[in-house]
Amino acid sequence: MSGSAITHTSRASSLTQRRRLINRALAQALPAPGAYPPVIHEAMRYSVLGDGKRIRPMLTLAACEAVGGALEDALPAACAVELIHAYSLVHDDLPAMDDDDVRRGRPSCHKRFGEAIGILTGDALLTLGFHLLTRPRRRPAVWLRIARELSHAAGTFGMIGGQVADVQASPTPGAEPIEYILTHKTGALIRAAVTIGGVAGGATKAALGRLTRYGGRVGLVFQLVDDLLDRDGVALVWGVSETRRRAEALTAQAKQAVSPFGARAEPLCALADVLLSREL
Ligand code: GRG
Repeated sequence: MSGSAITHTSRASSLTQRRRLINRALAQALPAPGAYPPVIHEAMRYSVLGDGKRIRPMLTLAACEAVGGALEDALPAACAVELIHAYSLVHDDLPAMDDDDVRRGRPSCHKRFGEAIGILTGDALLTLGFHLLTRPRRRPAVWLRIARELSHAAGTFGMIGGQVADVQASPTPGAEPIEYILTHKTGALIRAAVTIGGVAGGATKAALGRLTRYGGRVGLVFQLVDDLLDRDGVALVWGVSETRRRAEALTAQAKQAVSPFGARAEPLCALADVLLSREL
């Protein structure tokens, strides 16, 4: 096997291990399926424990590691960001939004449990995400900071703002709304996933600056690649080869931003490559 094939294999197995760790933590954090009233707890588990890539929580763990923190230090923050992401998918699939029947290879939450439970499941996942952060722990200021970062990224100056702009956009939006949607709808939560991992790991201000730069760039790459795969959004505005060129340049900049962390930045670099290639 060539050197690069070995690197590829060990990167992939380390990401698989992390995904398992996150899946176990999520399964523990979610209410037991039989807890009363059972339908909502079953719907929450159904929506979260399906076949997700866990990109955001993996970014949280990798950022914590890059600044010398232990993975366990960042697990509650990693779970919180995945629960918020899962809520956004459940609500995005509703008839009033994207009206999608399928999510993660099976019926979307409202198709399986009905529309009222679909709405309530999204609400419940968002609420549980923040509840996880408020469990009494040492370093309470760290958890307060994480809750603040996450709520900002999920709110009207982040993901919800981006979704509103998208819902209201014309079929051929101009450059300004496109850029806003790009950086807010999916980018804000991805960037926050990275930042909160750094906060959990005790990052210095300078280290957080580097992580935030990395997170902003990989967040953009995620959306550019999504548009390239679907041949919509910016891929229509900028064209396929220009969008691809920008995604590659942003990935290089993201890796450059975290290069001062040395070998500890390897998981962040692996994830940047994964976001560009979507090989996961
Ligand atoms: C409804 C409040 C509210 C917000 C919705 C982020 C968002 C805003 C909607 C997502 C809609 C969507 C499906 C966008 C395409 C890109 C995307 C976010 C895909 C899903 O994320 P992945 O690929 O999914 O990380 P998995 O299933 O792997 O977690």
